[in-house]
Amino acid sequence: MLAGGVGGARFAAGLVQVLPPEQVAVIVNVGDDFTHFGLHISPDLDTVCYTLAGRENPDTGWGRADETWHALATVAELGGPTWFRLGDRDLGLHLERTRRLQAGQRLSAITRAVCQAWGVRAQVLPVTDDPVPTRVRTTEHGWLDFQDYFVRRQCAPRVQDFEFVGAARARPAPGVLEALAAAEAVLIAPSNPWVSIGPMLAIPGVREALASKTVVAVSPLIGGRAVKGPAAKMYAEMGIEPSALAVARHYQGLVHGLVVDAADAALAPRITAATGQAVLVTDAWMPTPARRRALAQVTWDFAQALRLAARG
Ligand code: FO1
Repeated sequence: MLAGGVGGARFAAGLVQVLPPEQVAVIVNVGDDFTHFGLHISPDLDTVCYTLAGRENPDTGWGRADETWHALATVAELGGPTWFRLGDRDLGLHLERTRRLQAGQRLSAITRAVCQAWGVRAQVLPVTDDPVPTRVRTTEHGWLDFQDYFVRRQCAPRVQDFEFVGAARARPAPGVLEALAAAEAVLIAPSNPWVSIGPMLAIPGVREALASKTVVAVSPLIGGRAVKGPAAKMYAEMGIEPSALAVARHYQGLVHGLVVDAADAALAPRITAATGQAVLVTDAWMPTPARRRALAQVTWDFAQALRLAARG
């Protein structure tokens, strides 16, 4: 499956309840990665790892459960930047990852070691080991680094464009193309199509690897609104009415099926007419582990049915 942050992590947590975790590969966006206090932060990767390890903060979706904030309080006392909230437990991962990166290890190898230490049995793969920082062009401030736009400015500026710096020269991380080639089906989590899935598809070889696969996406928009994050606002600012139909058009030519919430059932015929995608209507909101599992189950079954139908 392809995953961004919170939506991707929660869907992955459902999928590992449906399939043997060892048979699940979670390919994760690294366009949100940045350097802060000299430390390498990989928000989406960490959200996926924390969630699969049962260590995530259930309120925010990102960061650690049972977090304390002593280090950040010291930064605040000294007048340093506190707009990006790094908790004490979270900092430990950033310290150790940065140490290993500086010693020459790859992000994918470090992620494997982290998952092994925490008993995560699914394969969690950064889509690339190369830096591919997302930038957002805004009406008010021109080009902004992603976390400056997302966290510091709380997604308030109007977006006009996105750039995935270095993506055209980036190589898929070891294991990514192998996992896609071996996959029975590829599921795209209910993540932001612009800034979570988009950066991954921009890396040469990833989109191509999906071409021969049965691909099913889950719409991150329910009733025209994002469950979390700025996806709906981004569609509107890019001049597109936010809806499950907009998501279907976004993924046209890439996915064979789209899973939408019951709130969007009326859009199903229009989605199929406009894009040729099969549509599955279900309860696509995942507030609890049981609902994550249920969504993953119906999405997987839908992909299997489409795969078997395509084989004839
Ligand atoms: N998101 C916020 O909205 N505010 C924060 O202070 C914040 C801190 C943070 C620390 C570590 C981490 O791994 C993620 C963090 N996030 C925070 C989430 C992060 O910005 C993600 O990039 C977005 O949620 C998009 O996936």
